[in-house]
Amino acid sequence: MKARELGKNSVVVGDLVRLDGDISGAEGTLARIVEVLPRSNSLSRTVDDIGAQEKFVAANIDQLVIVVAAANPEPRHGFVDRCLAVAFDQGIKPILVITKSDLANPENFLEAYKALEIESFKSSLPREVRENSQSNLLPANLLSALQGKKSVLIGHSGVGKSTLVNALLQNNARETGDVNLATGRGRHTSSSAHALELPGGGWIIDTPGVRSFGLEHIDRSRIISSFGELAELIERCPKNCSHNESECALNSVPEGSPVALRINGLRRILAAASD
Ligand SMILES: Nc1nc2c(ncn2[C@@H]2O[C@H](COP(=O)(O)OP(=O)(O)OP(=O)(O)O)[C@@H](O)[C@H]2O)c(=O)[nH]1
Ligand SMILES: [Mg+2]
Ligand SMILES: [Zn+2]
Repeated sequence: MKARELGKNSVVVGDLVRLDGDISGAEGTLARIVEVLPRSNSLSRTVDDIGAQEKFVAANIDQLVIVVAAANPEPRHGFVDRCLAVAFDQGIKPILVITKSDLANPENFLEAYKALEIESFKSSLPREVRENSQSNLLPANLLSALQGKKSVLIGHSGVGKSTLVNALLQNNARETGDVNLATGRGRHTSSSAHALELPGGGWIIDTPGVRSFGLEHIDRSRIISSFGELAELIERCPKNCSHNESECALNSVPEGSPVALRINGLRRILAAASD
């Protein structure tokens, strides 16, 4: 249990805590969380139904696994870009997983992230195949990209986060729920964040589907400094450049070049961060 002084919502998945009491775990014993150690980073989301309040989802994360479905529900660049803004701001490595690639071809959607060199995976785990197959259906190298790290899955309800967790763990630890056929939306099956240990080590954190992200505390300069190769150019920008104006030094890069494509990506992420 948690010491009362810590207050509500003070401990999230991934927190490192100090315990007091009997930590043997034996039946009938009691240990208390008495302190939450400083976080190296954290993810939060805005809970819109209670007045734009920030709610922490997880802390001390190595990787942010952004999960979008190729279809049902439709993928949205705005969502991925906002997740990337959060990841770059917090210094968390982003990974993109496109689920349901049996329903639509996600190549066009993925094109936007090639220049940003975001590691990405396509997964295809329809129920009929999952139920009738004994073999491992996960995209190659996804498990090894997660092993030894603490990763959080983030995505809208119904994109298949819990399905992915079950495939990674090769069990049915997480409940899954069908997407509503009429609205194309998930049913918010998972209701709280859970960390599960991966085969071979590391942790995967399944989370409830998010509608929106807490972006209030995003620091644009931290996002920009994740694009180290642009630093020299940016020094030539006018003071307080928004990097989206005619005097911006980034405009000097020839259009269509790989660097220009990365600049487009950076501009998209900065725009998403200020939405
Ligand atoms: N066709 C297809 N269906 C999938 C795939 N992955 C998951 N699904 C289905 O999508 C639905 C939603 O899956 P969940 O794993 O519950 O989704 P979730 O992201 O955990 O949803 P919340 O817990 O509500 O946030 C289920 O009916 C799954 O069977 C896939 O690769 N292909
Ligand atoms: Mg779920
Ligand atoms: Zn500029």
